[in-house]
Amino acid sequence: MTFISSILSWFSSIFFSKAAEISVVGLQSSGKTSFVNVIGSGQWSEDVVPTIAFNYRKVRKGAVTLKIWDVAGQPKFRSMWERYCNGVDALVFVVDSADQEKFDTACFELHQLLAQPNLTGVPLLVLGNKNDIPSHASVKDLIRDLQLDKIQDRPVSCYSCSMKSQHNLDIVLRWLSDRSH
Ligand SMILES: Nc1nc2c(ncn2[C@@H]2O[C@H](COP(=O)(O)OP(=O)(O)OP(=O)(O)O)[C@@H](O)[C@H]2O)c(=O)[nH]1
Ligand SMILES: [Mg+2]
Repeated sequence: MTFISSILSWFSSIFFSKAAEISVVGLQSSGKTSFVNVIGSGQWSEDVVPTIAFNYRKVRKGAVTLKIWDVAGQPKFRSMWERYCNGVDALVFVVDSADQEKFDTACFELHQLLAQPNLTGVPLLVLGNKNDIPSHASVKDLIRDLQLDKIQDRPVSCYSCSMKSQHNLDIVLRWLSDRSH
């Protein structure tokens, strides 16, 4: 039975495969590369280095292939975000939800990006990462502090999650898979 179902899922992955291209942006050290590593390999590792410019990675999840642009978050790289967001199926904005001092900057950078005319309508997923740290902000706080309720030109979702404990990754993956076509 397991054999038959694995053959069936192999066939369906070939004949019904879908893809979504996504860009992952956000301030430095928010956990973008950790996110891509965790969904790519299923494993958490502390061993990450700050991204220089960007990484591109393809991740296969069942019948869905995610093509992911993991863009660097240090100030000197932020002007590149728009270029790597152009034409994607979804934007993922990662926030370190335990670093509330950076929320103003995150809010500014997010809204500056969303104001780019060629990104109008692209669905946005905001991830409040690092919720394993006790002082993290809730989804409600993130909606207020990042002014997510002011965004009216696209679908917006916001989840609290942790790459370290892999909390809520299942809903995040479902959201991303739903953007595939
Ligand atoms: N506690 C905790 N730490 C995390 C989590 N996710 C990432 N980190 C840590 O946060 C730091 C930065 O993670 P990165 O994934 O490199 O962050 P980034 O957003 O890719 O940073 P840049 O590439 O510089 O833009 C690393 O020390 C990670 O181990 C998490 O869920 N919980
Ligand atoms: Mg990175």
